[in-house]
Amino acid sequence: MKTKTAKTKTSKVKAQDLSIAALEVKGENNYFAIEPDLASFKRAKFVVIQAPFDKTVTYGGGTGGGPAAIWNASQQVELFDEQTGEEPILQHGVCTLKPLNCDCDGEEINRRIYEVAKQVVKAGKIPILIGGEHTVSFGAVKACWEKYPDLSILHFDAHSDLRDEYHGQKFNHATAAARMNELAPIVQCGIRSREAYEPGAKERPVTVYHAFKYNQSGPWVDEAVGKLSRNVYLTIDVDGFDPSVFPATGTPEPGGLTWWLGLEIIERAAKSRNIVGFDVVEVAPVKGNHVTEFAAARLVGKVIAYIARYCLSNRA
Ligand SMILES: [Mn+2]
Repeated sequence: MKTKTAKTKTSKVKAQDLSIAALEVKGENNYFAIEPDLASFKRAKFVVIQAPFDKTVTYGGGTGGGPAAIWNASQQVELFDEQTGEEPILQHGVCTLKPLNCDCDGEEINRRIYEVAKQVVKAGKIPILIGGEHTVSFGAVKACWEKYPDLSILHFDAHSDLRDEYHGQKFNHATAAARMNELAPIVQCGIRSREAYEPGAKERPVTVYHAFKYNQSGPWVDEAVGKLSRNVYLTIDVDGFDPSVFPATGTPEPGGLTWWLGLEIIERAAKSRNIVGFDVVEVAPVKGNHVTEFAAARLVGKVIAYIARYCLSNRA
C-alpha cells in the first residue's frame, strides 16, 4: 500500500522543463538587478545557471543556499568595474535562469546542467554556473568541451578533488576534478589539502600549484597560464581563496589565495586565453555574516569584467 502511494506520487511529479524559454527569469528578479530587457536571454552575453545542489558534502553542508544568497548580494554590487574602467554588466547583459530542481543524485544534476549549458553555449553565450557543491561543474564543462574540444580547466580549490570515487559515488564534491579531467587537462591553484597519489591522464595532465609555495604574485602566474589551451573553463571553489575572503564554505582550509592574487591569475588568463565559461561553487551561507556571498557576487562581477575586457574584445 505504502509503495503504491509513493509510486502514484512520483508519477505525478512533472520533470522540470529545461528549455531556456521555461527557465528564463522575466522581470526584475535577475542577478545584479538590471533592466529586464538587458537580462533577456536574447540580449545578454552572460547567462547565470543556478544549481543549489547540496547532496554529497561530507563536512559542513549548506551550499544549497548559495545561489539565493549570492543573488541577494548581487543586488547590492556596484556595476562599474574600477579596474577596467568599464560597466561590463550593463554593456553585455546578464540573463538569469531559474534555479534547477536539484532533488536528484550527482549524476542526474550534471545531466540537467549539461542540457541547459548546452543551449547557452550553442547560442554563443557564456555560462556562469552558481553552486551548490562542486559536484555540479562537470555538466557545464561538458557543454563547453563539446563546443571547444581543446578546452582546458583553470581550477581554484583548497582540495585537489581528484579521487576517482568517494563514498561509492562517481559524482561527488570530492571527485569533481577527476570527472572534469576525463575531458580536459587541469591547472590547479590554491591546493593545500590532497592525497599522495600523482593523478592525471598523460594526455590530459593535472598541474598543481600548491598554496604553500605559490601564494604570492610572481613569474609562476604566467607559467601556470601558459599551460592552459586557447579555450578555458574557469572553476572556482571559493575555498581555494583564504577563509578570510570566503569564510562561509563547507571545508575551509587555512592559507589560501588572497583576493588580489586570485584575481590576478584570472585576469592574466583572460588576457591571453579565451574564457568560455565559469562557475563559483561551495558558498555555504551562515546566518549573521554575509561576507562570503557578497564576495562571491563581486567575484562573478570581476570575472565578467575580465572576460568582457579581454576575451570578448579579442573575439570581435
Ligand atoms: Mn574545495
